[in-house]
Amino acid sequence: MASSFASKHLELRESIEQALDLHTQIGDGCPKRLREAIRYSVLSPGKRLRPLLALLACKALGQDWKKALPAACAVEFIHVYSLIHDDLPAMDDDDLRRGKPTCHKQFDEATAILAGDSLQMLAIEVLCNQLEPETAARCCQMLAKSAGSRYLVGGQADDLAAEGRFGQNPELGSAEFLKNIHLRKTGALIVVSLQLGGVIGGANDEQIAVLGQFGHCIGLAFQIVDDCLDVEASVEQMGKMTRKDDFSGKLTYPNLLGLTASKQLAQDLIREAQKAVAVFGNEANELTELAEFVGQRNS
Ligand code: GRG
Repeated sequence: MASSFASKHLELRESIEQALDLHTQIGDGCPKRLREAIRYSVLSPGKRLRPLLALLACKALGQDWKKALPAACAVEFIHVYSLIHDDLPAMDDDDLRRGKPTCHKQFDEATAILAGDSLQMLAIEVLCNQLEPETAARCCQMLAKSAGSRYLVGGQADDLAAEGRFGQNPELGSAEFLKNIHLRKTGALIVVSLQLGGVIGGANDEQIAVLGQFGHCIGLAFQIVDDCLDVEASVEQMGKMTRKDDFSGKLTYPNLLGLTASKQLAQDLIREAQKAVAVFGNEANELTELAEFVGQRNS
């Protein structure tokens, strides 16, 4: 993201890093190498977009953002698991993540798979341990749905299945298909990050829907920008391999619409997102600002 973004929300960021560190100091019974792999991946320098969204959504409801820290950790754990598994040879087969060797390169494939598995359960454990039972149950249900076979995992499965085939099958090459994949693979976790923050902040159904609309728009914009950065950004800037989409035969926004139209679409979505949260008034200023950074990010 634009470098000024990393210097924003310092107090929130500090609390997120501390909570991630604390919850990954898994004690008795966890094999040392597994714990090291979990901590290696979680504590590597990510943008922490999803945790920030959870905290800022809670704050937009006028509540103390600290209450949403368990949700912030849970969504980052699911995100990191998905990155570890996505990097495996059976999936995207990447050697570099967050500027460091991927988990399976640093450790080994079995350890990387198990680290990802552990992180899914850790997300649930943290929610259950840190929240009131009713809130925990609701958050677990929402997170499980978003990370499951209809959304995150299902989107990934459809994305992998379509690889290299979009030229042969018009349905796989359509804007509708691409949007559907992105909303499930990337958007669903962004949406639920905001909505968990909302639930913890006491949001009503209408407010949950507004957070969902905001997340839907910035989630899609985030992925469109990601597709554009894959074409334009350097490996050093991104901390991961770029120009991979071309080689892997993936349908992307730039190859569907071109770079200029893709960037315009991302900007339009950011404006739509900002309009949606205007109902929260000044309390949503930080969400509005964060949306701006999603549109402008350069890493
Ligand atoms: C393995 C079930 C499963 C799903 C994988 C996350 C994912 C789905 C694939 C990763 C590949 C990719 C390019 C996804 C879309 C955009 C995305 C999620 C980028 C990474 O997120 P950032 O930029 O990463 O927020 P950091 O490292 O900053 O946290």
